[in-house]
Amino acid sequence: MPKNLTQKILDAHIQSGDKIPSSPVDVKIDQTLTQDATGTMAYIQLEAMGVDQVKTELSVSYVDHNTLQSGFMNADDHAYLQSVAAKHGVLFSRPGNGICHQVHLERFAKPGKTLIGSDSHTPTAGALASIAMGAGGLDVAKAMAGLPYTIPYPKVVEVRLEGKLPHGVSSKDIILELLKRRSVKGGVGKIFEYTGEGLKDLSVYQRATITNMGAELGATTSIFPSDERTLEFLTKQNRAQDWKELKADPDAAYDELEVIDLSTLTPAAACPNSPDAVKPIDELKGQKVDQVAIGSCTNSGFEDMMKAAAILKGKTIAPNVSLVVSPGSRQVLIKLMENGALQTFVKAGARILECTCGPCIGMGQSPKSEGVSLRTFNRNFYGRSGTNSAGVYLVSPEVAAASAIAGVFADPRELDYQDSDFEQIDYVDDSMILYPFENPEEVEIIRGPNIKPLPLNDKLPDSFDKKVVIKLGDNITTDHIAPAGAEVLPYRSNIEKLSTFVFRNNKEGFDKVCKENNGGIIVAGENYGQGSSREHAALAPMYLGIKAVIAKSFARIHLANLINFGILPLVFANPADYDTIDEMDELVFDHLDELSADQPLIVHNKTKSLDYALTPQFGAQDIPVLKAGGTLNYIRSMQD
Ligand code: MIC
Ligand code: SF4
Repeated sequence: MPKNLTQKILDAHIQSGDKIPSSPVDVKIDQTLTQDATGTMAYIQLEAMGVDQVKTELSVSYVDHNTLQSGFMNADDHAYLQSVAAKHGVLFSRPGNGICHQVHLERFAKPGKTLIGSDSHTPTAGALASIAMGAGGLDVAKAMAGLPYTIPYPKVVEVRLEGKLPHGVSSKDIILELLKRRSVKGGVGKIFEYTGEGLKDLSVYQRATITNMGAELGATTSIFPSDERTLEFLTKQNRAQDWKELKADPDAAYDELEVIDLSTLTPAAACPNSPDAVKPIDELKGQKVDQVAIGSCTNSGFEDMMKAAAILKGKTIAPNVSLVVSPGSRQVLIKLMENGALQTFVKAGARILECTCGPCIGMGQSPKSEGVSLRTFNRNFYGRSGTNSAGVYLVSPEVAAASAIAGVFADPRELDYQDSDFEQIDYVDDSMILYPFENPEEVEIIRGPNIKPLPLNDKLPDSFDKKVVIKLGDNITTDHIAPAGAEVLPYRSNIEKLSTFVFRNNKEGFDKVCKENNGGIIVAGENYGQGSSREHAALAPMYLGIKAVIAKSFARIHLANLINFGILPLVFANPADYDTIDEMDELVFDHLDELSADQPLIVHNKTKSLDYALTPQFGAQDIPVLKAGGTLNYIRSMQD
């Protein structure tokens, strides 16, 4: 049977389960990555599991999110991460070395390997033909302990690229087109596999923009074949030995087909506040712009920077615009220093930031009130920039640079600049990557006061009565649940403090409501928990006593995180029941000792005297975990 590329790699790694779409399969994981904002928790959990040395082929711990260091908290996290990596066999990429996905792409990702990372943009490595998936920190810790990662067996969508991108149109516009067609929930349970003659003109960095932002489709991951372009990239990175050709068999079958004729695409922007609110630049042209930010793991590669520099060369930004530039890795920054592009940026008036996530995660550079900010990033969720009233538009580096000069939305097709045939980055520098200690027993773990013990859940009671403490609409993101930003992020290893910020943009004082009511139930619409992989969006609600989330549907990673922390994920069997529930209704959960994955759970609304049939969103294998109050409790109970 001819196989597509996804099947080839995935099937070689599946340890158990049926290869039927949406049925759970256990996948062997070759590589893991963590970043600091989720990594501290992942390693605290790894320690709690009693793992001595990681069992993967390669595990890397990156520091790229929390690098502002106002106060001791971030630095405490960094010191902890560095020591825990040295002790447990993990490579450590020091703060400033680059954004995890960019550095992993340049230095470590390999064709044919599986990778999970405690960050939802881990699929970036799909540009090098890895099956790379975002996961909660606990699942990454389990993979480091040598356990497989469980996913619903995906459907595979063939995205056939035809033709060639016109001048001024970029790979960002390809993924924006797909988001426009499919929406932020259109990829749930699917892997997007790219094929077609259009591939040959897309370099690895351009492919990485697409696989990175494929996360915004809700997709399990995205993948490109390993071809001549892959070899070119790996050779320049002194990694030709990591290359092997990998592609779908001729006549391989796919579950769905999407054809994109690249020659018909135009520059586009995702408008506030969703990555799928896509409009052509033509419709926005001439509107005033206040801020432009070029960087983030989506568009901070060497070529992205070179295209922006080509447009900015010899120009000065408009007086009404603030331009910030953050290259994705030190390698890229050094290369830009060497070839003069950095000078171009500075001369044009750009403010240069360190090689980290920075403004993408609200770590500085918040726009002004009502400001219009054009960013080459992947997410423009409400409040994420740090200014709730600002409008964030997601665009290509070309649109960003052209608009920075014009002071209004501008179309790069109208400008004359070099937009292709850039050399691939040939600069290699691993000096800020630390290797694990040879004598791990001598390493002492550094635990500053910001590293708090991990809160654990109670066992699931056989029955309980709880109030609906919040009722939400569709597409609630993990940025709503556990917000990011400079004020909150330092507390990622301090759940008690973090829990005071939960839903702060939806319901002020949510934590107090939970405390007064001894926990409660969350009710939501479609695609609950989209966006980031942060397990804090399950962990902090668990800490506040949330026992179940009843929604119309869930995003994949968040669903797994809820189960990991012992929160029941349930879906309305009859979606119209959603309309009959109100905040503060009291729900009665009974017979939970007989919890089943195949039978609906009948829950009684005491306030309205109604019964609801709720469909479990977990499998039979998750039931002991849920009953134990989460994965860690379960693992511990197995060890007793
Ligand atoms: C994000 O882009 O939202 C983040 C910040 O990188 C998150 C991880 C986090 O919340 O720490 C992600 O995408 O998973
Ligand atoms: Fe960092 Fe932004 Fe990428 Fe998340 S999306 S990893 S915050 S650069």
